Amino acid sequence: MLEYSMLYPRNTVSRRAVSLDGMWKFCLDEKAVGESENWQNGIPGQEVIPVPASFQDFYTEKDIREYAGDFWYEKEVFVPGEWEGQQIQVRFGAATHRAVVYVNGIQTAEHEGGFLPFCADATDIVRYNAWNKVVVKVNNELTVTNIPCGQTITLPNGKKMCKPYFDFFNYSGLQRSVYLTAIPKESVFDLDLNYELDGSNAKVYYTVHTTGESPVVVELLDADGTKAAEGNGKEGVLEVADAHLWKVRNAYLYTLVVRIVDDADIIDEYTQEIGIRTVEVKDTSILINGEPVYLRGFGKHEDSDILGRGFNIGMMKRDFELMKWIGANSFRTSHYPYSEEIYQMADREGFLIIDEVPAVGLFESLMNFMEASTGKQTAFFEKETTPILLKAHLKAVEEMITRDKNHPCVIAWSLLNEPETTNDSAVPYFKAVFDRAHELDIQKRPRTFALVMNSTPDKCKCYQFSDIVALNRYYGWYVCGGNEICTAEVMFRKEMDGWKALNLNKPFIFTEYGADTLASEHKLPSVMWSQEYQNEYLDMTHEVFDSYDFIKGEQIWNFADFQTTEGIMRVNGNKKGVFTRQRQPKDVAYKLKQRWESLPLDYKK
Ligand code: BDP
Repeated sequence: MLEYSMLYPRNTVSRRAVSLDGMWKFCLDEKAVGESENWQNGIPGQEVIPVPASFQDFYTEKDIREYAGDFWYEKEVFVPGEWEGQQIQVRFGAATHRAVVYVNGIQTAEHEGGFLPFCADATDIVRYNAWNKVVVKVNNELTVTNIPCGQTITLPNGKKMCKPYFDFFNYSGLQRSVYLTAIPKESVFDLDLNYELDGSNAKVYYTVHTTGESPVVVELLDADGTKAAEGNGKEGVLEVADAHLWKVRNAYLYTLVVRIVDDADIIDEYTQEIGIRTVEVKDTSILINGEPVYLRGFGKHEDSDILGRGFNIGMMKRDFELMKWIGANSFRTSHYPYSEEIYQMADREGFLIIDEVPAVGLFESLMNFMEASTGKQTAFFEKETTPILLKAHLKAVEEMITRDKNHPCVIAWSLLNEPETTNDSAVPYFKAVFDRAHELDIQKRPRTFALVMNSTPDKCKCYQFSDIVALNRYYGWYVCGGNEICTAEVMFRKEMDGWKALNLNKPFIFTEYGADTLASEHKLPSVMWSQEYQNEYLDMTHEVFDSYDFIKGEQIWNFADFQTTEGIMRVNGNKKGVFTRQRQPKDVAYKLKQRWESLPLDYKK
């Protein structure tokens, strides 16, 4: 059980959630002197910066963009007098990668892991009907004992620098919304939901976890606000007659109202939008409400100009509109759990999400995308520090599943991206992570991880843990690109024949395939990096997908161009986007639209 509730902050009859988004004071702490100089009581200077946002892309100095180390935020927060007697918390949607929170100079929370929420309890510290000072020390250094993995080096000029083992820019800061919340001391802490369909009716199994012993009542309201079912007690079953199911790209949301009561008085009330649907893997099929589904969509990033990885509500809206336009039905939250608002939107729009924990870079490499395909072995899971990494990984799995389990859009858990799997020492590590996910999710959603190029049927020691086998493959890009694409196809089919021969009786999906393409480049006949080549690459790859019945989904890499570390492999970022970073289509978008709009939802059923 986590120390704090992961429920999304909401206003209800008993709860208050006040947004602290806006300008915060900000400063870097290059010499790491913050604590010794008492910055917890107030940070130096007058610099201000927006929250939520990554700090990196606002400034014109390269030293700031590339900064690695501690940096501090500060905000004055008014706590209303009428909140006295309640539990007062500051809730961070994310602080990348680790944070220490001080309220009025007193340390109230410490959190490691940059893509999941945490709460700083300030109940015994705040002054009521008065201004209070919230100070946060954030650190963005990369290590091999926390996810995502990487190194932090010191340059000859004395400055620190992050060297990610992964292919996205190490954006950091308070990248998601911050809330000040007041909730009753006796309150709803967590909810577990599960569904069973029975003809046109449905059963909603619920468990409410509270912090006290008072009785619980629940109500299920349909989309018009009419009561569809009710229940009594912390655990029960709601019988829903003629249930409206949550379907792929045709969502229906009910609202679950949970109340802790004392006779006629409401002690606490929490509301949650839910969708009635089941998820199951049967033989080689992925079933939603018992019906086979073929996934078409993307691996994405939270990434945009200026805000970096900061939650960008306008970009979110545009991305969903583009995904609808192109005929997608799903995406993977590569390579970290996204902002909660994105799942709320997917719930509403009926998109399927493969929810990924930030376990990326679990392979010692400074050019992950290249070295991983060379067959290099790094014995990543044999380090002395592996137990520390595993602990952080398991905690992130717990936080992610606790946060996201009640979203109907979440249909699978991705527990690692491109880890080293060719070594026996990976096996116990994988077992611990996969077992924990199974234990935490009462819906027992399928678990998966994305297999890197060298995790082939003959070499991978870990694919057996996956309920859905997910491949990241770049035949025709990193392997035999350009005029050698016919060789790439032969190699690709050979690998797929190898998987077929194993007869795993599981669904396979592609969680990555793609080719870097500059929106400025056209060339007839094609060359690599031109828009023409991206089209040819897709034609070949899709033909291979269409030849194997057990392939049940395709999520192209990437939805949009995104920022990475600079280097000879990247032209101001990764350009495998179907859309540019500004969310305009490359030529290939029209090809995908044509294909995805013509594929039936139950393709290869
Ligand atoms: C894979 C990674 C992804 C990279 C991609 C690429 O999972 O993060 O961005 O390939 O090389 O290695 O484009």
